[in-house]
Amino acid sequence: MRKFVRLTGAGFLLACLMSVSALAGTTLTYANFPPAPTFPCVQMEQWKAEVEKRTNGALAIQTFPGSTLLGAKNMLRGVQTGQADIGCISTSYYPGVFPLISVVNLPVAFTSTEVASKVMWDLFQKYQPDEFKNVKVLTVFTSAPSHIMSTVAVKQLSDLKGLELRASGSILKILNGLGAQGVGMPMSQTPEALQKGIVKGLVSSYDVLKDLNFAEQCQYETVTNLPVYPFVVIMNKARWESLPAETQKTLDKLSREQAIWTGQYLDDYTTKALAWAKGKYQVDVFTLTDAEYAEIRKQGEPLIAAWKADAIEAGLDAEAILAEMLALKAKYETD
Ligand code: DTR
Repeated sequence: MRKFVRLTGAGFLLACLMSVSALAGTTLTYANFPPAPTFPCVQMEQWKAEVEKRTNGALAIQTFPGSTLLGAKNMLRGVQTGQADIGCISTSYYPGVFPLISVVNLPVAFTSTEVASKVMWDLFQKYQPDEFKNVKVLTVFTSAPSHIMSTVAVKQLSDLKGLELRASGSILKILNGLGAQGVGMPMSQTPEALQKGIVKGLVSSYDVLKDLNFAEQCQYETVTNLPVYPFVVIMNKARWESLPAETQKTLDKLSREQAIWTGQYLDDYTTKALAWAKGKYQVDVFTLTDAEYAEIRKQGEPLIAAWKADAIEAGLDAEAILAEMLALKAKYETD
């Protein structure tokens, strides 16, 4: 009898240990390149909290903002090789690598991040781009429309002559067409470049006025309504396949919700960040004339033709993809 009790006791202990280890679950690492206060990292923390809640803690996410695990340019490779399980990439930092999804970075006058992010998500579902075949895409979103933030006043387009401005993707070409000197670099290198005077400003969305305190140095903001930048959150494929089907379902369900959450967050936040910059640093905000906005649009036109040529070269139906994007944009703008 004693022996039986001892044996059942041991069995009970084993059962307890087994169920604890099942509950203890999995931890996934998530790398991001810009500093923690910026919106790609804010959405990362939001996603982490949501995932941990929806899986009752069975799946834990360990986040690494500020390039502490992977930087802007080695993010794609780092996730593919498993240095991080998950990573956030800005596709504009990889010229030529994402021929389909770079359509979202074209100058087609997105005015809302929520709309741009929904459009991007739908394009993803429809085309399942080949360029992401080696990773699992967890969610997608865009930055807000881009504007000039500079240390010298850009009151009119002629003030751009020779001005070194940091940007990336399609905006670099538009800037050069307008007479400025576009300098390509990831956001994570921009604070130092500004500090050292390598650039006299940047072109991006207004969130960074506050999050990276650019308003302190960039006293002048010129509303230019330049393109949004696409972001994709990717996961190592083998790691994804190792997750239980239930967990995969939970993450897939969160995908579109996350895109919308981020879009809404950023639309609201860019307005607040600009108001904050006005209040704290009394920044000046300039708008341009209609003729100047028309000139910006004109500079953008060749980019659409160039994107089409690249997309066709990559074997894509460029006309259909562009038409689909514009139709989705129109649909969500009137929703
Ligand atoms: N405009 C893109 C994207 C962007 C906008 N805000 C942030 C903050 C942190 C990283 C990237 C971005 C860019 O300038 O890279």
